[in-house]
Amino acid sequence: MKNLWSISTNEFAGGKESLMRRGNVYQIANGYMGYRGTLDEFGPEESVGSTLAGIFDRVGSAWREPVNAPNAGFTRVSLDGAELSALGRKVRHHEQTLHFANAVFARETVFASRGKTLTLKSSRFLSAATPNLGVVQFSIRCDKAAAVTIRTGIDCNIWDLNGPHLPQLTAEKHGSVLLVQGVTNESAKRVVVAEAVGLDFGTETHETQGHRNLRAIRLHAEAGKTYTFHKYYAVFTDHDAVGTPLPAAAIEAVRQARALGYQACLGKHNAEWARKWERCDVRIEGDDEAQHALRYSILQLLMAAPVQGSANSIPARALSGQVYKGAIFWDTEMYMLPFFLHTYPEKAVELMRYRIKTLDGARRKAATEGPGYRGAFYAWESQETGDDACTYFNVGDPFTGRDLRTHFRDKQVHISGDVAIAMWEYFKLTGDDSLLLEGGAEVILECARFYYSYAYFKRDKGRYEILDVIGPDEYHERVNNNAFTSTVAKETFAIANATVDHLRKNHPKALQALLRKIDIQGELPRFREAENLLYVPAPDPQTGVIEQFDGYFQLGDATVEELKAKMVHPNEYLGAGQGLAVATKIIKQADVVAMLNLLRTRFSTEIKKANWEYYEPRTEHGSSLSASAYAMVAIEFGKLDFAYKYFLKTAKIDLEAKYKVYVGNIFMGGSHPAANGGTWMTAVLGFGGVQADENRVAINPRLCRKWKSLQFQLVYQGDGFKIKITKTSVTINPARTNTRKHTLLVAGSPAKCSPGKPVTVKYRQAK
Ligand code: IFM
Repeated sequence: MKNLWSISTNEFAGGKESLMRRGNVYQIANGYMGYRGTLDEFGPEESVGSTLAGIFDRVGSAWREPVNAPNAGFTRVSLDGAELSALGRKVRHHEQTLHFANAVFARETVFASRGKTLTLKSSRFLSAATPNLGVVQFSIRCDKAAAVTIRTGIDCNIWDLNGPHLPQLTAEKHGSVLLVQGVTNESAKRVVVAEAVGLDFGTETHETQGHRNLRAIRLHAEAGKTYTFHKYYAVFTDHDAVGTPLPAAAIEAVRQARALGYQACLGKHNAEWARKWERCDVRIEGDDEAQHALRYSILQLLMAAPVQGSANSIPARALSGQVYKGAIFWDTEMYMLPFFLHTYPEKAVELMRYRIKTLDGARRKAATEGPGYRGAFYAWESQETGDDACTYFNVGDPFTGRDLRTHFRDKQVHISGDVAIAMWEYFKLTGDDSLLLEGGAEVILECARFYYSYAYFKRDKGRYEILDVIGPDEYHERVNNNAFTSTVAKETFAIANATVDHLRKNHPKALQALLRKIDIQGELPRFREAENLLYVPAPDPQTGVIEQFDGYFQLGDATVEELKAKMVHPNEYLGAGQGLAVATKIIKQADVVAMLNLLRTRFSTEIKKANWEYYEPRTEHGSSLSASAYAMVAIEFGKLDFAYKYFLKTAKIDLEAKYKVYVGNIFMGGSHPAANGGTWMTAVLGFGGVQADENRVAINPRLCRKWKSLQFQLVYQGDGFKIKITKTSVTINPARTNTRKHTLLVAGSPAKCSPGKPVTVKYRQAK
């Protein structure tokens, strides 16, 4: 049986594609930084990346991207003078494993050279207890006596897509600690890396050649004896609020870790991970394949989740490198947030605080992006300030090498509504309004203000319309009355009004202060009017299908296969003005269906079915976000086998590496946290049928055929529940520490749940 708590491979082949894929799949991260799944001896050619969360830089006119730190995970071994690498010809055996339980990456490689073998083992983790800290255990064993040199330390040869971001690194040694310091190119942010080892063999010399700050440890290895040492490294940047100078903080951190020792550091790390899994694991009985892929997805979300208090968010490629500019998209609010909201609200807070932190950037974008826009127009590709990293020519044309004009930045206005909806969801599901008071209400009102400035009032129709936009289907640009966009705009007005009502009732002084601060009192009646009068395309009375945007039904008919058959270049982009999809009904990803999933309770099953059946054959699923939205809606009308197929497709996207690596000629390979979020969403909210709002949690299970049971945890309004769903019953185990009784609705029947008292409800699964 498959090990359901790890992934392993014996593959050690080089080649850009394999290295890139393994680097993504086997990455580790702790919210503060990531470390790609590369090997100790690798360098920039093998895409080693120690990507830092929330710190960005720009070189010249190239794309701004996150900064990769100097590589303190570096260790290279030579046996009788011959350097060893898993990519070299001396490899006899190699195995690498990512352990899900504690996000530890381990490898074992056996090398043979001139009649001797050397077994190298290492394991690394980025501490979940001390975010600045990375720890490596490294050992070698030779079958015959041999001269071994281990070079370990900090490699200043950094892999960058658009660097160098730390152009002048300085390398020093402070006592036994190696130190590398640099300053980013654009805004002179300091990045400091310190490294120390715990080692009791060999003789050590300091080496700085090859742009590396290393110690060379020379030893005469005895036959059969294992030599083990530990590496502790710390990364600090100007974003760390430490009272001491950064070098001192970094040196102190590694000294402390070394004094604590490897086992103790690992113990603290493991304890944190045990706590994470205790609340976030989902168990599927009867389907190991789904269990494994789902757990891998949850691991990815937990590793990428921002550090407490950082007000960082999760980029569309997590911390797997600099791809996609390390930018935060709507992916986070719409696809990842549900997992955190339902299981780990402390992390959801950070994701939302990030949007509060970047509100000024959104205001700047509104003020500069279009005629008379006001309020908050969030960045399509957001970095640390909230200014938009998305360019006007964001896709490269593989035919001409020129950049194509895309309107993602200036017309994909649904982003502001996605943020406002997420902010309100946080309030509804946690019952905690402190985030609203901390700036969340301001975000919501500024988003409503933006939509009011964007909307047109059509006098002859007596309604507002949202015109000239791009919906989630990015192949059709500058369209009018896009169902998804208009819906989120209308929701934003409703949420703004509800926010004002809530604050008026519960925090009247805070409301007055906010209204004064952003001078918005006079605009509030407009939001009420817009909530009522904003036009949103409705289902066709005959077919039930909602037109994606004005004129969509008039576009040409084609199948995805026909379109693909016409492609002249494998990476050609199907949208942007002249792309093959533009004149057709082929869409990139779920758009109307994404809207039906977002507002799950607003539409009947018949409408969902009609739209799903209409749009699915017309969807390319060219984005990793698409399949889970279709799976979610398919579950609602009982198309469970199909939903399962799309669930697995989403869950295994990184494991199987079945995704597009280029948009036009722009490389965008990396991991897919939105798909990881979509996987959890489909398992728990979809097959598990969980639907929570401000009033209650409802559970309408629709387990797929293979699943005998599904078990997961929920946090709702501060209280916890363990849920077990079988084909015939739902057992709810409310935590003993719950503060009150809750009534959950199981397949329509009320289940009264007192703290610590399990309740089982029998049900019949809906057809
Ligand atoms: O946000 C998505 C977008 O919807 C489609 N292209 C990729 C982006 C990042 O995942």
